[in-house]
Amino acid sequence: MKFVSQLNEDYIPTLEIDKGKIVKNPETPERLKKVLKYFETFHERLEVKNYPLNLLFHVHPKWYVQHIKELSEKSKDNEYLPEVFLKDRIFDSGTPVTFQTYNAALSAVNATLTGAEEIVKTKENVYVITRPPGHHATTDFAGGYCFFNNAAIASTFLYSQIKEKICILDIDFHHGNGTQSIFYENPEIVYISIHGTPEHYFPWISGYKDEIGEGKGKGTNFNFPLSGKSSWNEYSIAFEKALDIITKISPAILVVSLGYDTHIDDPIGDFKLESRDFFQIGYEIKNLKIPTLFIQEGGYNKESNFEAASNLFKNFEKEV
Ligand code: OKS
Ligand code: ZN
Repeated sequence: MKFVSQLNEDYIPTLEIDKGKIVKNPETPERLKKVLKYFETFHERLEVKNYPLNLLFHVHPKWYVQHIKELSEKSKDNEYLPEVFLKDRIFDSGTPVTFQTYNAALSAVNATLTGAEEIVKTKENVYVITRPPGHHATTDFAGGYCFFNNAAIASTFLYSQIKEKICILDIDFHHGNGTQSIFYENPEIVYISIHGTPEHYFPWISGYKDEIGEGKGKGTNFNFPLSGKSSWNEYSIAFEKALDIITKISPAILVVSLGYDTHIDDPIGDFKLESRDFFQIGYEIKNLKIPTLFIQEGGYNKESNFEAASNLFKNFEKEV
């Protein structure tokens, strides 16, 4: 399979408020360097192309995109952590803005669209190794280190090209509230997520089982909230159910919102998945036999990210 990378090394947020305290922001380029190095050794790289902003506007309104640009420009001398959430359209205190935020978020979108265009053309699997992540960004709110929703923009583009069902499987530790909300009334782009229960984990406000979609999209949104500390025993049950849903829907393309923060050694996520469990994840996604676009979301321990990625893709790519 091929990969695209855009780590935006000049975009380094430092601030975050967690439980009332200023802590170090973990969403840095460092976290993905070893994963990228591994991919560079064995895989063909696609050069990132630039796409018209129009593709972004299909998900985020123009004023919101402009607003993120202006917040970035305002942060030239000082990293900015908003206090008044409604005014600044950032819904949590873990998401500061730096002078590089807008360019980085836009570059991540371009990297993701590069992967999406490739999969439309070749039906071959692609992994987009990029940051900032996207799955918490709604049409007009940033949060959870996310500004533009890479997976949603890619899925919207994919649907516009092939006009067949798309499934998004979100296996980051956190619920992708942004992606869910963007497609909540859309039956063509189905969202399925396995995550730490919002009773105890970010993003707190969504990710419950009874959120099943609305209007025409009713019955096309699937949440599997799990208790923290879940290990493969509990996780695999939800994972099988998610795969069954995908098999039934039989989408033309599968988009995986891929977070490694489900690994036991991740400092933020609370699940107890071991490195070896990612072999199983790779094997089972491969067995769906659906062209798959993997898009990077969370994962904050450089070493466990590498182990999770290398194991997952080793089995995903294994010849049968
Ligand atoms: C606020 C907590 C922010 C946690 C953000 C989680 C980001 C993530 N202090 N999403 O998938 O990994
Ligand atoms: Zn996460």
